[in-house]
Amino acid sequence: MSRKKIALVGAGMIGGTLAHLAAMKELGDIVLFDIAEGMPKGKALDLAQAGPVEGYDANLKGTSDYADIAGADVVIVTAGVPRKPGMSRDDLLGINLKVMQAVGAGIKENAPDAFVICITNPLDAMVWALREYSGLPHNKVVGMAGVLDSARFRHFLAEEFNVSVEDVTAFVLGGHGDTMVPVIEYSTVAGIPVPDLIKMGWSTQEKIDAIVARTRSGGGEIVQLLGNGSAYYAPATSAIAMAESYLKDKKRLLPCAANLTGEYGVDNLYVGVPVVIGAGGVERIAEIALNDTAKANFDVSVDAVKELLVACKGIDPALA
Ligand code: A3D
Repeated sequence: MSRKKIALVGAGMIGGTLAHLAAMKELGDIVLFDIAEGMPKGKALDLAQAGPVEGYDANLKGTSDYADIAGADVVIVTAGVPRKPGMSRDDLLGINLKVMQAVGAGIKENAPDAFVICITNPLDAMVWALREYSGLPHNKVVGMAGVLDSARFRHFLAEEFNVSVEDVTAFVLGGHGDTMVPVIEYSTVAGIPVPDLIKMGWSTQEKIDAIVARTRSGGGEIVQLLGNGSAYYAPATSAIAMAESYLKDKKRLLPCAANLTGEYGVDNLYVGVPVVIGAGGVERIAEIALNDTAKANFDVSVDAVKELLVACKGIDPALA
């Protein structure tokens, strides 16, 4: 059995971390692609030289030639620009849409059978545009945001309840922006829903509300602290969990930006929902019942994504 091939389009902060994680987990051979010359080759060489110490076998190649991603099983896209302090994710739209056009063409020509995970912001619009430009089937193109947003929520909840993060599950649905929807009814500690934990006196509604608000602005908090660029460790880990579920046919149920065709009352739009990822890509979309508040918040979030698509179509009429 030959090794799997993982192509990372964008070899910046997240791309480099993705390569490190993929190598450490021996998910396959790794290609780091970037328009910046030299840098992807330097990162690939550096990571290859960590191999003897860590004991991982993975070929690492840095490149600026799309031909090198040929035959990739998984492509993870981080190409584009990240936020600077004071910027919203939506401010990146104009620049990153053009990047998606180039990346989509590169994937279409060289890796049309790949499972593609988009991370570039504004996520829900960029994954939609990347799907349009690449022409790949909808079930083979997903966006990473929900796993990260849920991980942030889980971290804050674990801190609040003073329990292991391992036992905290949580769902953050909707678009990856300020309107994202952390759903507390489906968030649990070892199966005990958060509302029950509030009744048990483990926390208060006010504290959980504050955690929900902090989760929503979790990315911005890190942008402010870093002063330059945005989060990369947790985003990379989250995308690797999705890639692993595909490569190993694990069929994990993960919140991802997936194309909806009527689910949640939404048609032909990428938005964060729980999906099963296995060898068939997005194999199933879980349509969970939302209470009135969560549904209203979800709808607001969907409207925000729709606005971004209108902006994309305004920039590139070919998308209309
Ligand atoms: P950064 O370290 O700047 O890396 C981006 C890389 O993309 C750079 O090395 C660029 O040279 C490269 N690039 C630019 N244009 C192209 C192109 N046309 N083809 C190939 N490569 C290109 O950024 P980063 O790694 O920190 O972040 C990457 C993206 O992820 C940004 O858009 C962030 O906003 C986004 N991001 C998303 C999340 C989500 O949860 C969705 C979280 C964190 C960051």
